[in-house]
Amino acid sequence: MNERIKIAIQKSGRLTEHSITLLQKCGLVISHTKDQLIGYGENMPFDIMFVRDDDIPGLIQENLCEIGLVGANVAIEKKLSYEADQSSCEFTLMSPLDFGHCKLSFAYPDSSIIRSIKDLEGKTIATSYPFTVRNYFTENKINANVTEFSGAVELAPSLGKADAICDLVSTGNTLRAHNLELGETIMESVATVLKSNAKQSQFKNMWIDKIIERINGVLQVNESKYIMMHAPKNAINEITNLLPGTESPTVIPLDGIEGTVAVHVVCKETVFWETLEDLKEVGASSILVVPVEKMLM
Ligand code: PRT
Ligand code: ZN
Repeated sequence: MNERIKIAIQKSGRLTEHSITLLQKCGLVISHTKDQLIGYGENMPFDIMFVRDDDIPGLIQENLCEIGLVGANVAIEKKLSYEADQSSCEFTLMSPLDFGHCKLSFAYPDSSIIRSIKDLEGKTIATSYPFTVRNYFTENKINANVTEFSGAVELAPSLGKADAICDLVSTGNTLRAHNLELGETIMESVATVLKSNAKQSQFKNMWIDKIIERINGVLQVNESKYIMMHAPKNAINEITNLLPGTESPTVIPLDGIEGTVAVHVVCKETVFWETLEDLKEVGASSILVVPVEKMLM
């Protein structure tokens, strides 16, 4: 009866606020003060573990936490490290989330002759993602040395420790500030839900499925809009074709207006001004676009 599910999230960093907001949007009320490493789910059987992002896959691997929110870059690096160790990976990457976007890319010193991965043969590359980078070199048949740097990777070339680097990039400002030129991208990354593969009790499974379903619902709602309009009855097909991600529209007759109907539809993708103008072109009028608060499919 007292079983609780542990969700690991980043304690302090780029993913923290987004992760807390996401769980709150799933209806979880978290009681937590800034210094506490554990938050208590007041209305659902979840405890939130606030940890370093690098520790999240390991906590799930050991089945100390059942769910984690972490960058796919970190999850894949750990997965490859377990595989290199011949141990099986005990978690699955589930829903990609809508925050933590970045890419893992090579970068070459402006002063160097290296301009692409073809020039990396026999060279030394500094990175915090050695397994991912080695894996990439193996797949692309490039013979290069990979040296692990746990932080400030962009300093490695100027310190004489590496010929090039492979690091996370979002705006590219850090690379430019260190006279590095952006090269090829190995991986596009985004924060992701990790789920333990370990066998859980029926009670835990029920709540794990529920929170993942709610997370997916929140992600859909972020983009979704409810659209209402008046339209000629014979334009319904054209209207649904203009609105991507819509299912069967609700069509309501209008009192006293022959041939014109009210159309209500949920659109699961961003609705641009251009789309509304196109709807007008096919005869729609009085078009209203309103945000969707919650959705359960
Ligand atoms: O203490 P802890 O270990 O938990 O935190 P951390 O310092 O390891 O992580 P944090 O908060 O920096 O990043 C957490 C996650 O955010 C990463 O694992 C990525 O999934 C994601 N993310 C998104 C990023 C970036 N964008 C990002 N730009 N992580 C790091 N960076 C760094 C990058 O390493 C480089 O130093 O930002 C710098 C480059 O940024 P730009 O904008 O100058 O290109
Ligand atoms: Zn980290």
